[in-house]
Amino acid sequence: MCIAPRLHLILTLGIIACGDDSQPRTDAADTADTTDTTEPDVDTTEPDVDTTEPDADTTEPDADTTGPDADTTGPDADTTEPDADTTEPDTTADVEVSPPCVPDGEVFDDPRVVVCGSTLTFVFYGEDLSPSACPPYYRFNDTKYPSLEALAAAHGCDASCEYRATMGVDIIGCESGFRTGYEVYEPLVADECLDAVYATPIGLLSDLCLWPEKTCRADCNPACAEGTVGDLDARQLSGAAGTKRITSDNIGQSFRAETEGILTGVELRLNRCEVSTPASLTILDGDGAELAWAELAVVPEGCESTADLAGGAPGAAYFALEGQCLAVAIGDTLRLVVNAPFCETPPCGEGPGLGYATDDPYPLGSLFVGDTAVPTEDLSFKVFVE
Ligand SMILES: [Ca+2]
Repeated sequence: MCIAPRLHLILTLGIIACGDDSQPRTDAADTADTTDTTEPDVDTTEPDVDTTEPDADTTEPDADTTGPDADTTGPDADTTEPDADTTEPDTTADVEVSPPCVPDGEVFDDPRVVVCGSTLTFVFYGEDLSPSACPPYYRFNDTKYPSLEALAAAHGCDASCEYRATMGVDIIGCESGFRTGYEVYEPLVADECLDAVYATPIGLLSDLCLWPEKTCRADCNPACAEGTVGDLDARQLSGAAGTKRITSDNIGQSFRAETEGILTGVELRLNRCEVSTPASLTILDGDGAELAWAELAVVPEGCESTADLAGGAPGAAYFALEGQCLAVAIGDTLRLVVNAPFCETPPCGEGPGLGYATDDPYPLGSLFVGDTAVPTEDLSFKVFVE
């Protein structure tokens, strides 16, 4: 995938404040009181003894009416509870579920995906980054568990396949024509798991082709198959002005798509000097975001030329983009940018060159030097769309 991976935040990846975290933690402890069995009861009643003793007092009058024995056993219970306290740190499950360890700083709350029932579901893995170094937990909504297995048991999930975000991908939506994106979640342990699941604006998907914004792309669309060359679309064939050198600034050209489909490639009149290293071409959207990228391993020999591009099928300096599966619509304004290593030795002067023309032969776009448009000039170029 040559689209630049950018981990953009569909979800709230990351840091939540300590104070925010401690509140759900006590909530979780409360629920643990009612749902968990013996161990959580021991854990959570002890903090409750401190804070909820007034409650115990209000019920105790009933115990008092039944007999002072209940009162005498009360202190006994109190004395036994500290014993339970001393044993708790030894019981890892107790330590992790119960609230005694309150982070004194930031907690990393990392989204993970598991299958619960038959549904891809977000859970969160929490890690205490502060000096308190509380044990990690897994969170389902506001309820925390000491392990993914414990969470899975409570919610009918499959703990054997846990997916975490590995990269974000920006695309131009097939349906909307606007920039959108998704996140790739890959299994921590690949055995018996899906290769990846995807967090999209319409939810978690195991197959990206189910997302309408993606159906025109990649493995969802035969037009994106390797070797597909579309029809000639936007172009400016004249190279009458000679050679525009690529030096410290990249050279580019904006253009407007004339048909709807997949942008399968771009041809330029590109010549190298003595440097035989590959040249690259990037397609940017109107905001300068990178949409597609291709490399040309063998740049045609030559130094200077005033030849025009031929009007038909792609010639020598053709950058194949079909595998990028970049969907374009009529009127989309894009910019191609060429990057090629430059040199300062003869016979070709200071760098590889691109054929161009003056007097604005292509009114729908402009040559660019770096990010600066040169309105009176246009590269020689041919865009192909399938
Ligand atoms: Ca122009």
